[in-house]
Amino acid sequence: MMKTIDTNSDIFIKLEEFAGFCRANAGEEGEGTKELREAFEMYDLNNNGLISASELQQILTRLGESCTVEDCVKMIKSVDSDGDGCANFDEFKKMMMVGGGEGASDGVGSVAI
Ligand SMILES: [Ca+2]
Ligand SMILES: [Ca+2]
Repeated sequence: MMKTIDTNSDIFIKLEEFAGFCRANAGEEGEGTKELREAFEMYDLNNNGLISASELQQILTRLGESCTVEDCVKMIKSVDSDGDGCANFDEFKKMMMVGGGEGASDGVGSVAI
């Protein structure tokens, strides 16, 4: 009996630690998500909740990147999990994460060549 109770309390503590860990992570993610949301709204010129290739191209041009609409179509396609040709917030998040890595720059580079 005692052993069972001990085991349970161990598990309970672990779960509580785990929950705390999750909460801490969620908090950090919340901060990042807020910034991403602001960036998303900046990219979403007509505020329809989706970033189209031409919106992406206009913003990148404004940021001094010389991208063609075709480049942007490809960038969106690489994260477009629902296949509607536009990036929703989840897909945009993915694009931003990939954008920081080597994969996206490689992709854009090979497009430019
Ligand atoms: Ca839009
Ligand atoms: Ca999509």
